[in-house]
Amino acid sequence: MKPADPTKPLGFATRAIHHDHDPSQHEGALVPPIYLTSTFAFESTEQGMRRFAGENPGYIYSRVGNPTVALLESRLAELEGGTAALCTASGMGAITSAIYSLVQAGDEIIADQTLYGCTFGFFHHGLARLGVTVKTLDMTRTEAVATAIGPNTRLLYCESPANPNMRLIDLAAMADLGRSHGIPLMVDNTYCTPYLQRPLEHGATYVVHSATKYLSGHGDLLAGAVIGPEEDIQRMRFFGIKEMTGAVLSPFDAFLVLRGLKTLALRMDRHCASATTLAHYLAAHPAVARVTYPGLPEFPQYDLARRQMSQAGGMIALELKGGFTAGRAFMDALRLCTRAVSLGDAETLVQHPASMTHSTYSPEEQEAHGISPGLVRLSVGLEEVADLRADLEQALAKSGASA
Ligand code: 4LM
Repeated sequence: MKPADPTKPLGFATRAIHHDHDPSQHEGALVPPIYLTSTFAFESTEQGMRRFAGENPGYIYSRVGNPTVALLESRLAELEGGTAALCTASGMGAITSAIYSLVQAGDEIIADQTLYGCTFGFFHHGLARLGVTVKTLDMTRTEAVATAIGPNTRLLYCESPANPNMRLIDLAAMADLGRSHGIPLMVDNTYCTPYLQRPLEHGATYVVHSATKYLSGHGDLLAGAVIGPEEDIQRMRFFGIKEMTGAVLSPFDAFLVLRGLKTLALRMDRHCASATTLAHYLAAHPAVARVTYPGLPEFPQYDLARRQMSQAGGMIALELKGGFTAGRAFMDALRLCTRAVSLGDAETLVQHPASMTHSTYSPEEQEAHGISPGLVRLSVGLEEVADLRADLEQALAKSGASA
């Protein structure tokens, strides 16, 4: 991949399609080949020994490295603006492999109060059993985080926008605070992808992803990634994944994510445009009590959204007048939008976080962590927006929530 003008960096979509693949190195294959192999032959015992010792750069075994997975890692690091990446079998594989490599018993993590349910479960039910304390607090309050930082704090962790309620965290403020105490910030960038937001540019040290979502984009696999400094990624690879989780991404799934990345920019533009149209429509509907979408001027952190994200994304949180009962009737009445968890697919997905993705939180925890019982989450897909709007309209009419 050679830029026409070597002084001008190539654009996002160009790098998402071409970065680090040279067909001439692969028999001219335009599409990167899939190396479906668990192990790699050594030319000699000496070579194998040197590979294990880290003195020879070749491949050993696909749990620690595979050429198809390596291309995806290189591409994701490039798109996030990082130096290195590790791909994993799922988003939870990325979060667990990364964090096991960074903390040990006695350490503490400070995390935002609203997180994807299984991340919350890992922090509070998993890490807590291993002697790692996770303090959750409202990271929109920078002073509260500053006060909470103690001698054992090893990591700051957040999502922005947070799943499911769309609260944003000021990433630059959080990264600055962490840096002043020598503590890295890890950001889950699943909702945005690097096309909309690049946390490393705001000072974060690590980015994690569920590549199951927008990055792959077609709902046909699970995958994850962590992007960060080379040395830390090496530790996550040779300790976190190799010895702790074994959450290895299959080369075939890496190929599918690489294929998805080629249309990431196109897809995100469409997700964002349709979500903006639907958010405006919903906000003006008499049956709707609240729409939380970073692209609406009434979004409480609208200025931060404009500073930190290039577009507002494809996720909408909404509550109907009539709360959970109306929300359930609305969900059941939908015909085109699919009742399913996950997000970032071509299909529009709708789910109820309190009883589904965030049921790892107790009702009391949900209340304390800003997950309202009436919240309905919409992942706006790639269908014709007029069809989606018509589906929402007929379902709202049946929700019993009209004012
Ligand atoms: C969901 N989410 O919300 P894997 N980080 C974020 C996520 O939303 C998720 C993961 C990590 C949903 C799954 C059912 C912000 C997942 C975990 O599912 O392990 O690839 O990602 O609907």
